[in-house]
Amino acid sequence: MSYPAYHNFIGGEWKPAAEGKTLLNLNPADHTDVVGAFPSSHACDVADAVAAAKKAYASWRLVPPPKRAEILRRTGDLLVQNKEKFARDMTREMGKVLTETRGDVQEAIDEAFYVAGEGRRLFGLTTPSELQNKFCMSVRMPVGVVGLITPWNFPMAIPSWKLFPALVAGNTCVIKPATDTPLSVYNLVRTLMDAGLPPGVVNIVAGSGAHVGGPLVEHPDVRAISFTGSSAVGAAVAQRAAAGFKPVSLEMGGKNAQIVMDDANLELALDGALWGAFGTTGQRCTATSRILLQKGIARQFTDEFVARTKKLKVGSGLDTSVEVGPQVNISQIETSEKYVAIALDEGARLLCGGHRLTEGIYAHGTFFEPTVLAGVEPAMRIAREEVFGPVVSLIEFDTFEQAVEIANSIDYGLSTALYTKDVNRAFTAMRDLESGITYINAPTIGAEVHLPFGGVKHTGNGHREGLGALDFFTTWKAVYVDYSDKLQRAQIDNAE
Ligand code: UN1
Repeated sequence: MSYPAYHNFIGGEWKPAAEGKTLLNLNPADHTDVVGAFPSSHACDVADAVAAAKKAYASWRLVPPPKRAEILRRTGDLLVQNKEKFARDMTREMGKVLTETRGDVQEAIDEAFYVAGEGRRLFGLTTPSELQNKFCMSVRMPVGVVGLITPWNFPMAIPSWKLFPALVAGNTCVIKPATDTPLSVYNLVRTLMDAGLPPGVVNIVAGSGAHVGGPLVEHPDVRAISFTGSSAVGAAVAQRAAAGFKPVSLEMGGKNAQIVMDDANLELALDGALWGAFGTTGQRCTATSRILLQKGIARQFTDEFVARTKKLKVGSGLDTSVEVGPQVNISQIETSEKYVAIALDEGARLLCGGHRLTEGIYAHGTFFEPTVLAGVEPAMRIAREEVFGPVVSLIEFDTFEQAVEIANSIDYGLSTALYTKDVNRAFTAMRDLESGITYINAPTIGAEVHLPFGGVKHTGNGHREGLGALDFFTTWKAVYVDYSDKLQRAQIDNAE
């Protein structure tokens, strides 16, 4: 079987990994379909890429931001033109259904146009001085070379959330794509180059977390790291970066709750829960993994939810009648299996699903049945730990206060949703739910690029993508201009 071989992208040139090793990128719906061979790089490739980014930084930082932004605007235009092709490539390497991979490319398009506007803002602040004839301003400066480590579940959207703000601010980048989905990062970076990005401003080094991610985090010329992935890996990234006093933006796990009150529009809550739990095969950090049901509607909701779940069509994301694609790889399937076993052991009841699919059209892929667990108690592991697959837990409660307490009782805090018609409760939830994102009468997934994206507790370390990304990719500089033509000591140095 023949398949294309891809190289690293360093200083505007395609270069194989120094050790010549590769990793195969497989279609999760059919492992006999090899998308391509990608470099399995090491520290020396990272060093090469960082050197190229450092060299390019000398001139990129001086390009006026509105000019940098023009490249992003053209990138958005080119993504629009190539949307279908890039979506198909993405479904082939990642598995999610075509409507969703079109959405993933669309998210990169939205990000391109949103951030392009920043080229003419990048606002700083001016403020009066305590002295006469002195002018004070605060300006945003680029950070330098930044390292970006991106996940497989949004293979183009999440890289765009990091690359575009980093670039408009004048940084140069080394990106390590997820080993399961490098092609979408290649498509994105090629598009940036076609739009006129100078060589060396963005460099790709493909390979594993251990051999590429680690050296990137520790390289002394890398000034900041932006990471999206699991909390376990995020903790290691933060610890390793701390030795070099490097700012790190971490966007990690979730265990997102949808709360359904007795007074909710039940149809709406069912639609939201089904989409939130099984969209992207449950592999979003914003996925609904706990559905909290008030006792008055719990029975009816459960019956209807299970009936709808059983009807979901699982299969290849390239088949347009399919609603739920494969999981990205075998290790994700094993995690889903493991958590179903843990849940049953803890006393939960399996209402549907619970198994990998292996026969017929599923024989060569990594498919898992959409799974609903009931009788789940807030203290169980299945109610607290992230699964990142099509597995959702139903938890019952009596009062609104109890629901908020259960929703908040976990270590994560990314997204929450409340379905109710009671405006007082809606506002109370907006205030009291401990999460970076709260939806009222809408599912836990579906964030828009121009709002802050990120979470509290173990979900993140305080940074935000979308609105807030520029705060991470710039550093404030205070500038004082004295036009008095004499030495003016600051007030503190003139104290009587
Ligand atoms: C993620 O789950 O990793 O909010 C990102 C959403 C998408 C992004 C999800 N816009 O569902």
